[in-house]
Amino acid sequence: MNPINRQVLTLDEFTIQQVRQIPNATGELSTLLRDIGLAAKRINVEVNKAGLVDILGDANATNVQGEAQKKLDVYANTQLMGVLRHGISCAGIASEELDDFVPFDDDISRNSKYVVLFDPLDGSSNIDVNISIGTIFGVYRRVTEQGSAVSEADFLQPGLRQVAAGYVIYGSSTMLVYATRRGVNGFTLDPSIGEFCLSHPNITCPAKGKIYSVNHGNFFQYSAGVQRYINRLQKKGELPTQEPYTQRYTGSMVADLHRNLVKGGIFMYPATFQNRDGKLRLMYECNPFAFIVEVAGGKATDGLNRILNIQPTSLHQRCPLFIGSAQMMEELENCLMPATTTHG
Ligand code: AHM
Ligand code: MG
Repeated sequence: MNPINRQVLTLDEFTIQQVRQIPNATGELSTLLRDIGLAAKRINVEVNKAGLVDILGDANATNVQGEAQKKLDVYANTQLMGVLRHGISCAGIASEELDDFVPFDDDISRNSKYVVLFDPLDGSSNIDVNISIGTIFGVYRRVTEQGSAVSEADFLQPGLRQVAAGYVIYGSSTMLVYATRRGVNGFTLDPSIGEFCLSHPNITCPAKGKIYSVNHGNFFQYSAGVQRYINRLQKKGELPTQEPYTQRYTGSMVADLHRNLVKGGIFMYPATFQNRDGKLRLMYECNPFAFIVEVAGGKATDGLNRILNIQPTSLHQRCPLFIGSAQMMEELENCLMPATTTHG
């Protein structure tokens, strides 16, 4: 019998090693990532109990998007806010579940250099049917001076300015994946020691994949270019890769994107005739994943523009999203170009 490998690095050990490798690093980002790891462990405990305890159901509240919140959304939001507020690296947060950003107004927080934007529990409508859900976050260096309270300008920065982004997937195992410009690394929660352990070092997104993820129910609401691309994916041999494609869509973005990141593939949430900006939130969903996937070698656009270049105008704005393996994204871009209509 193979002995259990206890030599793997925990998230804490890994982030501390990163600090040691960067001259003049203060360790603030590492502390912040470890704080998020702690909140993730607490959220994980409750997500795993979801079928057992009476925590399911609406919290009698709707968020700023007018969507019903599940109780676990509220719990996850509180945990993340709590660790960041009481940590030493975060000056304020914005959350998909809160109407406005929250400045942390104590001496240490006012002097901290980062702000964090997060979706505390994405895909939460899947909780009661036992499908993987996740937490998504993006970290920015504030633009206002340290020592003052943060303002909206600290949050409304293009995704390119993220210094780190990540997600936690509460699935068949619980994983925390985060990216800095140095790379993307994945950590699996070892329940026996209660630690995230480095299991997926240096994740890269394969240049081509076989999976596409999209809500087919909306097909006739998509633009002609998007419909053309989906049709081509379904016809073996129409695209240069000559690969048969497979469609996978759980309705839980973290699960769909985690799979496509590891295996290669494309995820799309296009604009529809009803929702011209799609459904997903630029600041809490699109930007963090665009950062992670780009660091891993993939691409992310809104169909026209690179997601990370978009200058946000409001905290809760929505944005169409096309994201994944570089080669599949290039094929998509060709289909979206008006010049290709003759081949459609
Ligand atoms: P949420 O933030 O309210 O949970 O919604 C986001 C989720 C994504 O995880 C998922 O990709 C998408 O909504 C699915 O939407 P649809 O059911 O319209 O395909
Ligand atoms: Mg969400």
